[in-house]
Amino acid sequence: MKEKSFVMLKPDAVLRRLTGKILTRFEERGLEIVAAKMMVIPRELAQQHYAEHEEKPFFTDLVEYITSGPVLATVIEGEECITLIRKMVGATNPKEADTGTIRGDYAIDTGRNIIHASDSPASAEREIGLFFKMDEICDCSFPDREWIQEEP
Ligand code: D4T
Repeated sequence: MKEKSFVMLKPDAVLRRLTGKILTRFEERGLEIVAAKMMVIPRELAQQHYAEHEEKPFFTDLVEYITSGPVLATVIEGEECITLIRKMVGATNPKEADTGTIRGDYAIDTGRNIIHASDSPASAEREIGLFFKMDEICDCSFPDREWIQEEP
């Protein structure tokens, strides 16, 4: 089933100039970038995005980090892409992330783990709604689809 995931390249990815390399991985896999926005996240939005971690000891540092510079917020579409993208991203703690995953190749510290990706369809819907208006998401037709998906 076709899904949309909310994928955010965090300030360290942007400021380390890794956005092109990371987005290329998704494109080369056959996924479709259907929305993208460079922004510095307002504190309130960061708190909403990470609301499930409000009581955790790392919450303040997490909000500080995610609001400390520009992020590239995106919506990526593809067949069962939520799980696929989480696999490509790797474990939350980059030290435990497999080599070949994005965190496993570009990050070391949990507090600087360069990328966020939705972990379920419900999270994806919530997160996309927090960051994008409906008319900011393209309903595009990618002409190579038939070479990536048997039944596009
Ligand atoms: P995000 O949400 O950023 O994609 O990360 P994950 O989905 O992989 O992991 P998460 O929700 O458990 O954690 C959110 C965010 O908090 C940071 N964090 C997490 C941290 O700084 N210290 C910690 O101990 C944990 C568990 C990293 C990601």
